[in-house]
Amino acid sequence: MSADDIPGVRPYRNPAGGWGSLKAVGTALADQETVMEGGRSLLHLNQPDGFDCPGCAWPDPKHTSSFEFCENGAKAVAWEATTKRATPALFAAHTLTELRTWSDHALEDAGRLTEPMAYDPASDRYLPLSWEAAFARVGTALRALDHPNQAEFYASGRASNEAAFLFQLLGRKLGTNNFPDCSNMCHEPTSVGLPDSLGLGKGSVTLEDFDQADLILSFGHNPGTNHPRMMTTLRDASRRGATILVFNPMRERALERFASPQDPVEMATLGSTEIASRYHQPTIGGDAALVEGMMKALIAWDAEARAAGEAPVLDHAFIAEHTQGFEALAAHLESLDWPAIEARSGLGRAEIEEAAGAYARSKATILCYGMGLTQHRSSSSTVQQLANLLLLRGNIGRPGAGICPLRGHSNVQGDRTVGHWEKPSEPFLAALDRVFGFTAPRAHGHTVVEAIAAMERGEAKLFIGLGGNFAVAAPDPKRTHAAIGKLDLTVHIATKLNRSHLLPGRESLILPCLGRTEIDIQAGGRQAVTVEDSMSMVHASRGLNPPASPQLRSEPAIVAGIARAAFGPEDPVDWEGLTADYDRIRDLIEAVLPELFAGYNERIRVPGGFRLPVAPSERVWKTASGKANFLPFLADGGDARQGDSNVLLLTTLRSHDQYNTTIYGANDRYRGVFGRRDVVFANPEDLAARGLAPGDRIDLAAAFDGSGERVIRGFTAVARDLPRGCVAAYYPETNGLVALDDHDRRSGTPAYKSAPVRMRRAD
Ligand SMILES: Nc1nc2c(c(=O)[nH]1)N[C@H]1C(S)=C(S)[C@@H](COP(=O)(O)OP(=O)(O)OC[C@H]3O[C@@H](n4cnc5c(=O)[nH]c(N)nc54)[C@H](O)[C@@H]3O)O[C@H]1N2
Ligand SMILES: Nc1nc2c(c(=O)[nH]1)N[C@H]1C(S)=C(S)[C@@H](COP(=O)(O)OP(=O)(O)OC[C@H]3O[C@@H](n4cnc5c(=O)[nH]c(N)nc54)[C@H](O)[C@@H]3O)O[C@H]1N2
Ligand SMILES: [Mo]
Repeated sequence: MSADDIPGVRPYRNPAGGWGSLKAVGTALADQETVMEGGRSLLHLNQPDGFDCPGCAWPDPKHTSSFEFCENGAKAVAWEATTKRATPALFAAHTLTELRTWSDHALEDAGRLTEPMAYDPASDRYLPLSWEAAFARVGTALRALDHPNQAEFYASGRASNEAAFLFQLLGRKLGTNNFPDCSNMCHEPTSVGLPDSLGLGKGSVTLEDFDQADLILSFGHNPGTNHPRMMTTLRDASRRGATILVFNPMRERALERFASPQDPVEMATLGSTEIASRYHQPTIGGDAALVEGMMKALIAWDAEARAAGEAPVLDHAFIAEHTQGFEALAAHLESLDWPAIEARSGLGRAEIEEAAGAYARSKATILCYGMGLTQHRSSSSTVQQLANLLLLRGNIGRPGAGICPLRGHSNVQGDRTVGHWEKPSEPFLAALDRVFGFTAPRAHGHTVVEAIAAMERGEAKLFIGLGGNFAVAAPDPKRTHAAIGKLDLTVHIATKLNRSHLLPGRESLILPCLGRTEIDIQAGGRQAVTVEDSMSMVHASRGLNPPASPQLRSEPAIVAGIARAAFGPEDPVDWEGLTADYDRIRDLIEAVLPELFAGYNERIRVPGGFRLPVAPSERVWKTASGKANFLPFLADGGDARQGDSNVLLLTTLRSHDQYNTTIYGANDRYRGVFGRRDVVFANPEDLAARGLAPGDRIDLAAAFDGSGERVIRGFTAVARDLPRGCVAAYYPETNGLVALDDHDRRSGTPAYKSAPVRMRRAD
């Protein structure tokens, strides 16, 4: 069967972007019935007087440019600015048992939540209650805990700095560091790996650096879908003649060819710009080996060049002055043989040397990476290999060079900066103690995976989610959902209904909040919040739409309301005053983190905001050694296939019409899938080897699952140009194939991108 014969699957032959993008925006606005307001909202996206795009964390050119077109940013805004409403009438009409049969799309498509709701087990329904009653119930439950570590304070990265700061203050005043965060499922290997390498777990580049790079290395990210505004940057770089090397097992159209909806000539002529100069397709999880191969080649060439009296390949002055551990890395690479590197990476030596050659010729290299690198068993160490590669040629801390992790949620980085972190630093805690006059807990708290394990053991009793869809984003729904069911109380601060809300503990509350697009008026007047983008730029965000319901409260107001109820009227923190005027929250953030936020309130009043200090970009290394560290690869997670060559590795991806667990629609235009998501992309030879053909109905089973229950049934096989042994399918439908204990050992990030599976005809 050819691709043309599989229902909903047809080849997409156009570049990414172009007219298809414009059309998709119109459809998204119409579907959400937002045509007027959503359209107006779009004009204020990322503008100095407007709101930060709730889509991705890619920065904007100084936040002063004219509107930059982004199809998926528009979808994110339309989804929030919808006129649909999930009112108490919806909950009166449906029990939770019924609602659980709805799709993830249908649940959120019910519209914006409008009133606080409490679960009534007798009728199996959510019933409305007042804010005061809701706060009182949470406050009572927090006070009733035997130990503060029985509470889990989850946050998803859309929360503002102000909301996240109050949330961590609430948890730490209670006495716990249990702050599981979406980051634990996302860029945690960056937060854990890079500090040991470079002294900071963030990117080192600015947007301006992209204008000066002559080589961009792109590892494991899909910007046409997930960071669409980055396409302008990549397109400009390509047009300037910069080389772009892509490393991705899957051929992503936007990384091949892109047509800018902002370029009248490209639009009129149906032209496009080539993005990748060369597209390398390593095997899933093969990146560390591939980078090791590149480094091995560079070091060998350097020795040859020096012996021949030619210019060296490595930046020896930089290595001597700024780094430590080069000899150990070189010795480790020396010990690796090429056949092993080829087997692990899935690329031949000649191809790896070709990439290394391009890097050796480059004067300024930027290395970008996303979830394709961070969601494997040894990802923290893999991220460190990326840093090693850059350090070898002094590509950190000078113009046009550096490391660029593509962050996930629009403020996931900021939430961490202001303290929503289960492993806070001692200086941060000491500053909290000093500013607030209490003793913050020192013992580290739970990551997402650890929180689920604590629920499973019955040790966690109470969960508060500041946004997100914890139950669906996490691995292994069977175990995770059962674990959540053991809780005494689940509290969800949310804009839209999702499956996590339908998995209550003994009690459950939904607290509806304002979204970023909405006007936030408090006792002190109209408020702005602040967010930090992928490049450490902090700026203000001010909503423009009227709130979806008069009952909505802001995230800071809700957190403050819970805190007052939990700590009582005597509590010295002025929770009401902080809610009245967010400048006061920012003053406290500045007091706790003066080296980062000095002059916070003045500096966010400047369009574009300000950049937090990024020490590696100044060649200052805040590591224990005071130098940047070369760190050899450590396969601490072991081999995902356990040596069984029949086992396939499954990578779980986002479609073009989704935002994490939010499913806008069932199309994945650039991958040629329409109206469905139940497909598995596979190499045709892997299909044939199992007696299968494209279009066949198949099951995927978790490979090393003793229970034999972790199976995804009745998906359709679609042939794709993927390396042998690799399959790909959509998240979150396939999360059941990811084991809870299959994660990066150091960061706890689930191995969502290399789940060992077996593929067979559907039974
Ligand atoms: N529209 C939209 N925007 C988003 C999101 C969204 O869902 N929708 N999510 C936001 C969030 S939270 C995040 S974290 C980011 C995610 O942004 P990305 O990191 O782009 O996310 P993924 O779709 O998970 O895809 C990662 C890419 O990695 C590739 N890949 C898979 N396995 C491997 C591997 O082993 N090696 C290599 N080299 N590549 C591999 C896949 O083929 C895919 O192209 O986007 C953010 N922005
Ligand atoms: N298999 C697999 N699993 C994955 C991944 C993967 O690649 N593969 N990726 C992982 C990654 S990178 C991430 S970041 C996580 C995402 O995990 P989460 O961040 O927990 O999930 P989201 O889907 O982004 O959350 C969506 C919900 O957030 C709420 N929401 C939206 N906007 C707001 C707001 O402004 N305020 C509040 N309070 N709530 C709001 C809405 O109720 C919506 O239903 O998933 C992870 N899970
Ligand atoms: Mo993410």
